[in-house]
Amino acid sequence: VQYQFPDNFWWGSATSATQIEGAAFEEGKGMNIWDYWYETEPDRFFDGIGPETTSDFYRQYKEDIQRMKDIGHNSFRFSISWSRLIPGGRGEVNAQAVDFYNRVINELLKHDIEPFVNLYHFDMPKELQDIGGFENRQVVLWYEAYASVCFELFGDRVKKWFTFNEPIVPVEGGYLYDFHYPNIVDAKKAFQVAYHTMLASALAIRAYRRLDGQDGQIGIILNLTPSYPRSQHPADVKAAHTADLFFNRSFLDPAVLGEFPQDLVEILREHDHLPVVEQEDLTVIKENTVDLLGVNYYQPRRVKAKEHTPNPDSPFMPEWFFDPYEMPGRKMNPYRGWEIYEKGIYDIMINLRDNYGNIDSFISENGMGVQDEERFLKDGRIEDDYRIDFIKGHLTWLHRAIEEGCHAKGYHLWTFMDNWSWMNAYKNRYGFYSVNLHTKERTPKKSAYWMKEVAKHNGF
Ligand code: BGP
Repeated sequence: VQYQFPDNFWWGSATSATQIEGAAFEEGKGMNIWDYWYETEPDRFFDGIGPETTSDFYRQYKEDIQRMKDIGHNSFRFSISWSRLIPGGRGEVNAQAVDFYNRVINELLKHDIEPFVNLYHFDMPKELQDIGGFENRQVVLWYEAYASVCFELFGDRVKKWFTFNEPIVPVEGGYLYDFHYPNIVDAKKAFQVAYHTMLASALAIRAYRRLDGQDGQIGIILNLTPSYPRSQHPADVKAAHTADLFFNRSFLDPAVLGEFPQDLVEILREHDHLPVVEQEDLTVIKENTVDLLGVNYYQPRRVKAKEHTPNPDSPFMPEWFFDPYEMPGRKMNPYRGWEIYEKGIYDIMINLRDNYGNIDSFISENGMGVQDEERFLKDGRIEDDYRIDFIKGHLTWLHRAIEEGCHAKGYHLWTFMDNWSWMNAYKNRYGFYSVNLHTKERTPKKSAYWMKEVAKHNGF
């Protein structure tokens, strides 16, 4: 073994409710924004495939958990579907959902797989979106109530909680760039939603800590995209700094340090885009920072100074401050079109070590999406050597960060089995297991066998 990881390192994978459960309109589940959007605009989804059946985890969870065990997982992240547990988003709890999540948690524990439970993965209950979603302060309080229900129901066995996965994505998708419902393009609303999401996270953390007998860790999962300037020219460096403020530090700073970055506040103030803030909320955010940070890392962000000054009459956008930079010679994932830059994972960890109190963290998502992956099928198995190389490359840099003192505790691949993704449906495959869309049958890919060895030797 060349790269040995610390004892008790978390090896596993990550998923989310909407993307794997299926049974979207069954067993008492309420409607969320994905169910609704698909019903109204199916053409916006790749191949017209919606979230109603996805990967059938709702029915096959037992066998799937056995499959996790087969490949050496000691931890697994899934999310609770808010609209399954509390169909209207507030009020009555659905007993069938309680039963389902209890069975999943117990089955994991039976196999010594630690459940990592995320409370929100882009899936706002439709009724709450109808009254503004996180734009509406009342919805923040209903989220807090929902989180408390989860802690009370499952907290005796679940010791790793996450308030949100990639909270910036619904802001970008739903309020800035039109790739999630409710398809609003309005920066002022976007900042309000972002701020309220952060507040909701802090309120849930406070609720958790106030409950008797809750002795686990609670955190948040952020997609961090290290922001690299084209050159060391001050204008490029400034552009990268501003992109970092908008896309990383907007959530990272309040989540870990309890405060929004002052430079970002100044930019928003100057452009009259500050959200409505209640003073006491800032104290809640200050006092309820996370114990544990999940880092989702796929690709870096490369930027350069703006070439043309933006028209001051155009709607305010983060893109007023930088242009994207396509670095010549950068390595691309030829099957998904995202840059691959393994060292980014190390840069993130060093930044957490040096500027964020070396908080306990782990890689909560990293992975390689591949279109038309069946082309790599050989004798009934997908030979995904490219994925093994991808994981190795990232683990090598993660290992180095750990050697240099970073508190990285684990690595979860996105994802356990091929799953349904937001608007892309089953276009990009990421799993250790492939899923046949017609029969829902699962087959381990070569990377699954490889991962089993990594977990067994706690390294590679
Ligand atoms: C992350 C999300 C996941 C997943 C992944 C892959 O941002 O947390 O839910 O979808 O990205 O993205 P995609 O399926 O679009 O390739």
